[in-house]
Amino acid sequence: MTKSALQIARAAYEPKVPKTLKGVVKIEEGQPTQSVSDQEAIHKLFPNTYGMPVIQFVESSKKQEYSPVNVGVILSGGQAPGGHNVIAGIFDGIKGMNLDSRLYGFILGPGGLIDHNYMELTLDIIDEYRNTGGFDIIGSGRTKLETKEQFDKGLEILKKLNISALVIIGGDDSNTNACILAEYYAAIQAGVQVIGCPKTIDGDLKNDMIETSFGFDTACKVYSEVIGNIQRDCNSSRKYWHFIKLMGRSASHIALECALQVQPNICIISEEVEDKNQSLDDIVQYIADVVVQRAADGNNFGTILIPEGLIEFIPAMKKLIAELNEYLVQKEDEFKRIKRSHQRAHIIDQLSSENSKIYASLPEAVARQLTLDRDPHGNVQVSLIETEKLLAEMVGNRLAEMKKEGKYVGKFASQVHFFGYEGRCAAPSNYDADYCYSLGFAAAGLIGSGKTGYMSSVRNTTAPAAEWIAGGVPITMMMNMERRHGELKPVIQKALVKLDGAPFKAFASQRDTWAVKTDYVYPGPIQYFGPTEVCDQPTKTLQIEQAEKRLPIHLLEH
Ligand code: FBP
Repeated sequence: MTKSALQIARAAYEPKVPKTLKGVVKIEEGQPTQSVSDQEAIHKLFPNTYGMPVIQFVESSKKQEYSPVNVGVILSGGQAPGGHNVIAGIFDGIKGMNLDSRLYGFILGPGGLIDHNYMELTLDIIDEYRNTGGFDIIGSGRTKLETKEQFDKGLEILKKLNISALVIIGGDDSNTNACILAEYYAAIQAGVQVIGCPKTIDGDLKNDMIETSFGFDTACKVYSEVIGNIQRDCNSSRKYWHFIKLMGRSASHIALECALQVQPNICIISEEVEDKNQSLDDIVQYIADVVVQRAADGNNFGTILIPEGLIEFIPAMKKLIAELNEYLVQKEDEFKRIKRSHQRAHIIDQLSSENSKIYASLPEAVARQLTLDRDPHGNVQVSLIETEKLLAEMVGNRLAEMKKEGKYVGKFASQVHFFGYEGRCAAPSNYDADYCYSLGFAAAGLIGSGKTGYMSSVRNTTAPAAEWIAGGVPITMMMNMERRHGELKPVIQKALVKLDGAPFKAFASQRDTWAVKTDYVYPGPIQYFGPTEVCDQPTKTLQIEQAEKRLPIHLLEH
C-alpha cells in the first residue's frame, strides 16, 4: 500500500501518556457514587453496577502479575479521529499485563458481535493503524445493542473466543447500552466485563468526570482550518457571504468551538435559539441586519456558522414538524394522490393557521424536503434539511425587501457549505492521538482490575500529558431517566451547549464586534510536528472550561 510521507512519519509517533500509566500502576478507589438524578430508579435498574466508586490509576512500587486475558472491541456509530489509537492503547495495555493476552475486533460495529463477525488484531495489524484517522481497522456501524436476544447472541461468541472483557467505543447511546450490557452480564454471572469509551466528534458526551469525547478536537480543527481559508478567500474577493453548516447532530459544540477558533461574523447557537424562543424569521432578520450593517461599511461579504441541528431547536419549526408528521402519517394515501404541483398548496390548506404561515414562508425546495424525505416511521428527516441553503435563500429574500424599503443598499451573493464528513476521519491531532491512546490504555487497566460498567476516563487534559489523570467512571453515575419513544428509560445525559457556561459566554461577549468588524482568525492546518504551542493545544472550549473551574467567570469574559 502506498503511503504519504506524513503517514510514514506519523506511524512512528509515540503518544504521550500520563505518568501514572507508564510504570507499575495500581488503582485507587474513591467514595461510592450516585447517578446525576433519579437515583432510586437507576439503582433499581442497575443493582449490580450502581454506586461503584470513581477509580484513578496511581504509581505503585509493587509489580502485579496478570493472567492472560482475551478482550473484544467494538467501534460504534459515527467515525471520530483517534479510534485506532484507542484500540492500540488497549492492545499495548493488555499485552503489557501479559504477552499471551489477545484482542479481537468485531466487524462493522455492534452488528459484528451479534452476527459473530470478528477478526483477531495482532501486532502487525495494530502497527499499520497507529496514529491514523478512520475506523477502518474493523469498521463501525449503528446497530443498537439493546435487546436480551442480542446480548445472549453476543455472549455465545464471547464464550467461544474465551473473551472475558468487551470494550465498546461509542457515544452517549452506545455507552448507555454498554452499561445495560454490563449490568446484564453481571446479573447472569456471564464472566464478561464491559467497559465504555467516550467517542464522538459532536462533543456532547461530557460531564464533570469526562472532559471531552475523543475526535471533537481534531474534527473542529479541520473545520476551523477550512473556515479560516474561506474567510481569507472572502476577505480577498469581498463579494460573498458564506453560509457554513457544521455537523454535530443536536448540540452546537462544534459550531461554537469553530467560532471561538475563527471569529466569524455570525455563529448561530441552537440552544440559544430555543432558550430565547426565536423563530426562523428572527434568525433571518438577525443575519440580514448584520449584512446591512456590514454593507454600510462597504463590506459585502462575511461568514455565518450554522449548527446542524438548528431546525429542531426553533420552537415554531418543531411545532410545524410535529403537525406535518401527524398529518402525513394519518393522511399518507390522500397526500400521495395529490398532484405534485398541488401538494404545497394542499399542505398550506390543511395546517393550523400558525403552522400554515410558516410553511408558506419556506422556500419551495425546503417545503418539499419537509414532506417528501421521511424516515421509515414516516417522520420528517430534519437532518436532511439543507439549513445553509434555507437561510441563504431567506436572507436574500429579506434583503431584497429591505432594499425596496430603502433600508439596504449593498450587494448580496451567497455560497453554501456543509462540513462534517471532511473531519471525521482526519489523522488525529496530537491531543486526540495522546488522549485516545491513554483512554485505551486506561480501559486495559480497568479490565486488569476486574472492573465492569465503567467508562475509561482521562482528565486534566489541558495540562501536559504527563500530568493527566487516568482512571474509570461508573457509567451509572452519568445516568438519568428520560422519555424515549414514549417510554421512560435510563440514559446518559446528553451534554448540550450551556448558555451559562464559560465557552458560550466568551463567544457571546465578542460576537457583536466580530459581526461588524472583519476580525477573522486563520488557524491553518493541524500541525503534528513542531513547537508544543502549535501542536498540542486542546480546543478553546476545553481551555475555557478548565480555566472556568479555576477562575471566577467575570475574569474570563475579557
Ligand atoms: P456519533 O454521534 O455516532 O459519533 O456520530 C456523529 C455524527 O457525525 C453527527 O455529527 C452526524 O449528525 C451523524 O454522525 C451523521 O451520521 P451518518 O454517519 O450516519 O451519516
